[in-house]
Amino acid sequence: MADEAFGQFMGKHKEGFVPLVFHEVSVSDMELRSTEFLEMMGSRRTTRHFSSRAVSRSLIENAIMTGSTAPSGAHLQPWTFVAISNPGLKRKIREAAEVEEKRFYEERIPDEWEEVLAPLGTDYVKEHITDVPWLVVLFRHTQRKRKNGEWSPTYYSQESCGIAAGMFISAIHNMGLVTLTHTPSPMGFLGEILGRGEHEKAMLLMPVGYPADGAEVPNLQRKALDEISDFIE
Ligand code: IYR
Repeated sequence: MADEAFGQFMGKHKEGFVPLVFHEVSVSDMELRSTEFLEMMGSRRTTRHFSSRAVSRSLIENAIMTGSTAPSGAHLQPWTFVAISNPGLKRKIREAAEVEEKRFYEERIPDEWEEVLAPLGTDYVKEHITDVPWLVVLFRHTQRKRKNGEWSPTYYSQESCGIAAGMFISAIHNMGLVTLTHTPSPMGFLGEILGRGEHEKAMLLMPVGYPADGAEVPNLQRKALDEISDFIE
């Protein structure tokens, strides 16, 4: 037996590696679990109407840790989730967001964008920022500091942070709360207000909480499988 194969047989692994923890699921359980998960995720909706009811910090911590299980380029985990419950800071963020959004809706929005946004009923007033118990801002790291102190690039940070955001959103839905992926544009004010470094770019502003009594959502349909996939067998 070759040394390497013998090492693995004896439970040793290549330096820096450990065995994959994998619990096989029966095919029938896979069917059931996949269907249940699809149903659970299918009931997720983005709402803009939030209650001010308190949410414990531990729930937000769990959602952030779930987001941070996302795969990332070179495992750099190029993200910071800034969670804000401070009312003064939320007010400041809302004021700054509304300045940008007012300009967007009144001056900058192109016709073709307005056409697809209209059914969502959005406008520049962003009550959710001050209504919610928690505002979570996802910052994407464009650079990282090497051990020698030099700044160097991160890799696939857009993809990595997009996946982390998706997992965060799934965690929030799974725990029974709601969120919204708000993208005030441009978002530079978030880095300034929150004192983030030059290497961090605000990517998403996610209010998290309970829905308000009587919260509404647009009557949207999701695309069918044949509209979003192509199987080649
Ligand atoms: N940033 C604005 C506009 C907006 C843009 C898209 I694309 C949306 O899906 C929703 C809104 C806002 O947050 O209102």
